[in-house]
Amino acid sequence: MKKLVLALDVMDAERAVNLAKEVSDLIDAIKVNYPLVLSAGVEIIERLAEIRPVIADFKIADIPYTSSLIARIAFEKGTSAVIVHGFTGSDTVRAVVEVAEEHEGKVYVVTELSSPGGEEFMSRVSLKIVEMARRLGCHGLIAPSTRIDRLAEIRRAANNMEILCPGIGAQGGSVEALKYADGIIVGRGIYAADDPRKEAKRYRNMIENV
Ligand code: NUP
Repeated sequence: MKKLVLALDVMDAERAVNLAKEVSDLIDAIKVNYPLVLSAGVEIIERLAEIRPVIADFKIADIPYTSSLIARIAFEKGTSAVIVHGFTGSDTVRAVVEVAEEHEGKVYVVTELSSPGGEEFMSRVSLKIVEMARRLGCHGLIAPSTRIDRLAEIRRAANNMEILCPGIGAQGGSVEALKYADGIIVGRGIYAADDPRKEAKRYRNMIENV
């Protein structure tokens, strides 16, 4: 079954928790990012993890030691997975994988950003990033729904690693990405809608009919 991940980039803890509860039966995971954690505090991970599994999208991109500290905080608060930037190189990604293993957690590696800037530098190395992520035993990849041709290439290089795709809706990507991906990440398309539950249902139906 393909996954629907809610990107909860709101800046208020109560709103975040209420939104997560409102759509909890329709989503597979909740992705938290800096806007929410920097406004609501890292404890928000604990609250959301009681509702659905949390993916901490801290796009970790530091030296191995600092990166492992960041990953450790996220796992200790109850996240199920963290997202690390692949361009940092194998030492940083390995350090994050080691922390994840201690917590039986997952690591997703960003290949190339879904925004247009992702083509400026990252797309030139993203297939190498995929290869590294596979070699280091990472669970999955984050790849763009906004560039289906790139996504297809990433899928070929990724073998059976899980691929989650952001960029659906607000950034112009579509559920067509599910031809190559295992799940989609939707933020504004759900939380900024007048009726978030209705939109989450619509995405869930689209996923089931792909
Ligand atoms: O390449 C990426 N693109 C992207 O949009 C990698 C990401 N992690 N994201 C995140 O997905 C982004 O930071 C945001 O949290 C979410 C997409 O949100 P939206 O465009 O659906 O509102």
